[in-house]
Order: sequence, then structure tokens, then C-alpha cells
Amino acid sequence: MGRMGSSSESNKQRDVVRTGSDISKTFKSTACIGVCVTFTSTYTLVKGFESWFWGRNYCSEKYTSLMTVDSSSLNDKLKGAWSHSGKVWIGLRAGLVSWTWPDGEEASYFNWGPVVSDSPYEDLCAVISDSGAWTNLNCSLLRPSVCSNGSHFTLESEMSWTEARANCEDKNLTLVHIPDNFTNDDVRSLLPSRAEAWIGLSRSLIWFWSDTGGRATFLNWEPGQPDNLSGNELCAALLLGNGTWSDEPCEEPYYFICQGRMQKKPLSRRS
Ligand SMILES: [Ca+2]
Repeated sequence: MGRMGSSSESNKQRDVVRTGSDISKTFKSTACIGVCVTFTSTYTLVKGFESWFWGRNYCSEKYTSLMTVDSSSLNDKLKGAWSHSGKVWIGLRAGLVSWTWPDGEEASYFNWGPVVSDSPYEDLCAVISDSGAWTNLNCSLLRPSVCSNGSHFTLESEMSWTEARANCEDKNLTLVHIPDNFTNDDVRSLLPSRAEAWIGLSRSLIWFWSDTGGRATFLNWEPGQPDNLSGNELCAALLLGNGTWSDEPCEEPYYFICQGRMQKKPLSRRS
């Protein structure tokens, strides 16, 4: 099994998607050494001017959380992402001894600009400006917020479908769930030329996803599939090239794709 590496990295930014009054941007980064890992993260600007607390609750309900910015590469991608919005809330808040993210994680990466308050009497939260620099403001001030959600995919070497599912689960991941064309394109882009890969779809009386156990509603079969050709084609393989799917014998070894999701974590109690 190959390891994730970072010898090559490509990033591209998807078109802006508008959801109601919120504005989303998706950033995709892929790292490959033999095996590729793709991280797809969507950040949503909530344009309304509200307190950090409001933003935390709104992002937690509607997305995953107020955004965590834990690396310079991620911070760099945000430069210019929200032009005309000024400074926007990210998830960072001052605790008694350290700065923490909404999941309670202590921050280790910072990108403070030159103007930072060190008032011990204020409840301070962080905003990011269009230049990527951070500053801190009273958490009750009214600013737009940036929410995040996302998932990542890993391409793994050949195994049977059952082994593939177990292998993903051993890593706290799931065999990939493809709910729409958007995700299908992301997953297909991971495959080496002419390769095919197992996805998390299998069949009992219906086709269902192994992560949720739910019936598949988006299906992307190749014409003529599924055909259960030899009576034992109970699983689905993702085909390269056109991105369509075919049922295949479960014991055949194929590449497979695991998926991890950013978890919604309980909010910390301090507010
Ligand atoms: Ca078939």
C-alpha cells in the first residue's frame, strides 16, 4: 500500500456556488506518490454581519463548523477569496491560556497581522482579512463568517470489495459514497489511466451504500449495466474514462477509494 506524499501538489478552485445568500468556494488539492490523496474542502461565506457566536452556531447547524485554518497552504488559498467582504470570522477564539478552534483543538498555526489586541479583559475571536492576515476582535462585534465542511478521498491498491471495505474501516474511513455527479468527477479524477476502482455500492435486493446503509438514489451505470453477468456480480466498480459504473464479481481485486469526512464535533461549552 502506498503512502500519501506531497512531492507534487496541484490546486484548483471551483467556480463560486451560491446557496441562498451564502457564497461557497471549493478548493481541491491532490498529493501523489504512487497513491493519490485528494482533499476537497468547501468554505462558505455567510454574508450577514453577526457576532462570532452567531457564526459558530450557524456554521455548526448548516455546515460543519466555523472555519479552521491550520496551515499556511490553506491560509494562502483564502487570500482574495472573499474580496469586498472585509474581515470575516474564522473559528479561532481566545481561551484562558491558548487559542482554540471550534472543536476544542488548541491552535498551533497562526497568521497574525501587525495589529492585534492583547487585552485580557475582552473576549477575543479571530478574523481573516482579504490579504490572509488575521487580527482579533471582540467576539460580539458583527462580521461575516466563513464556515467549512469537506471530505477527502484516498486511492488504495487492489483488493476484493469486502477486503476494501474492511481496509477503509480499519482507517476510520468508509468505502466512497458517491451521491452526485460532482463527487463522481472528484473520485474519477483520482484513478490512474485505465484503472477501475471499487466504490461503496453493493447489492442485496436494492443497491445501497455501505456507509449509510441507505438506498442509492444517484446511479451512474454504464449502458447495459448492471447485468449481473455471471450471477455473482453483487458489487460495483467505478470505471475510468467515462466515469460510469458496472457491477463486478466482489472477489475481483481492484483499486478502491476510501473517504473520510470532517466530523461535526460537539461545541465547547464556554460561551
Ligand atoms: Ca457487469
